[in-house]
Amino acid sequence: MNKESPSSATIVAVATGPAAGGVGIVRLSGPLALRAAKSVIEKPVDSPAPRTAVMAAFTDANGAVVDYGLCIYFPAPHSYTGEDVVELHAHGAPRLLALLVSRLATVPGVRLAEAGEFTRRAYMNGRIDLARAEAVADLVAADSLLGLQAAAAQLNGALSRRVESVRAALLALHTDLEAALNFPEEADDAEGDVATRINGVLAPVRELAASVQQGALARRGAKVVLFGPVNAGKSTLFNAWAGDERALVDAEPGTTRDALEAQLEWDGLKVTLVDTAGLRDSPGRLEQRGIERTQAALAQADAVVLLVPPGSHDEELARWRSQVTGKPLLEVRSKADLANAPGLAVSALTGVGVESLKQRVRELLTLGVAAAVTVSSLRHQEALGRALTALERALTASRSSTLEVVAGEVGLASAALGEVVGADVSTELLDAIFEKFCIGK
Ligand SMILES: Nc1nc2c(ncn2[C@@H]2O[C@H](COP(=O)(O)OP(=O)(O)OP(=O)(O)O)[C@@H](O)[C@H]2O)c(=O)[nH]1
Ligand SMILES: [Mg+2]
Repeated sequence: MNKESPSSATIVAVATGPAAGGVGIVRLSGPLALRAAKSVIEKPVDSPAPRTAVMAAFTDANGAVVDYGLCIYFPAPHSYTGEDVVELHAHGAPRLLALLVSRLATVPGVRLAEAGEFTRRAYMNGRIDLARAEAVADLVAADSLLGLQAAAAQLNGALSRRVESVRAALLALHTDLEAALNFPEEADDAEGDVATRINGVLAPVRELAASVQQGALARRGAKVVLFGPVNAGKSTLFNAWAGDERALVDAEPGTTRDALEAQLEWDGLKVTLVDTAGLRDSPGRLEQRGIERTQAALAQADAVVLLVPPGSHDEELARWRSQVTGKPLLEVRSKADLANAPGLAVSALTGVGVESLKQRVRELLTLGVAAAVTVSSLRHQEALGRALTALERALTASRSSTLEVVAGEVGLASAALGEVVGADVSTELLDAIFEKFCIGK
């Protein structure tokens, strides 16, 4: 990333996707945006009305018209980036858009935009904060309804508002602590009050940090693993959920060897459903390797469905259960059409219980989610984790240590929260964030 001041160069890129489509948009941002745009338009309007679509005939280097479309001018600061922005709406022909962009990029003072540069400028010019800028990348990449909603909420500023309100409280506390340190004679009873104030911010930071896992789920989807003894009916249930005869089903135990995956969407949540090799006491060599894959799938699971066939003994059940540690687990009696079983039961063959089991798994995955605000990015998780640790240390210090130590920790916590919204971030961090964007965003 170059180090020029934000508005020195005018940038250009295709803003729409790389494939052919009905409409394709070329976007320019910077002081020369309008002048450059005029150079590819036949008889351009001299000063187009702001934010108004104007008909335009786009030309090639010889002045021949190559397409008809629209030109929209967004003068600074009322634009996406906060700079002068021009959008040229042409037909979504990749070759045509490439021609326009390369013509525009040859105008002196105009160059091709780097990945994420439009959004980066929006952030640099104070149009959006960092969490919202990152939400743009998430929104574009979202591949499930829940992922989309999490990104939209973040773009809307839901995360930023919560972080900002906590940060404001922390900054106020930090200021008071510094004042008490500098003017001890004026500080009355600062210590008593401090623990209460730290506790007041700890709760919302804990909540934010707890939504970490849910946010990750919303974004990347959940892995649901079907698990159990051979012949339990795992592959039959897998097929019922996948809506397709994907997995081989057979009365012979040990049918499934390789773990098999299907991509589904349950109630907006992206789900990777995994069918696994069944367990038994003396498996063959190949089957043993399948079972090793089952263990690997379990390790990555967000939820496990243990299918318990009729006639299973308690000690067997205990053994299967013990293989699933630290994962949300649903135990289900399978082949419910054959035997009356206690508790949750399903018959993949007749379809009885298949839908309601899906609902139960779905609930297991979203236990206690505040769906509107989820923390999706690893960067946010890491910063919130640091804020939480610093606050916990501050609380301990408020009881046992000097005010100076407390103030230090509170300062660290508020800096960590500042990183989420981009109040205090390095160029390296910005580079790392915007590199992940595609060109034109
Ligand atoms: N009656 C009845 N039979 C079922 C049901 N589900 C599966 N089966 C039968 O049970 C046998 C085993 O089913 P699979 O789905 O292959 O079982 P699995 O757990 O995948 O078995 P492995 O891959 O060998 O571990 C097949 O003959 C199925 O038709 C059910 O709900 N009711
Ligand atoms: Mg199977």
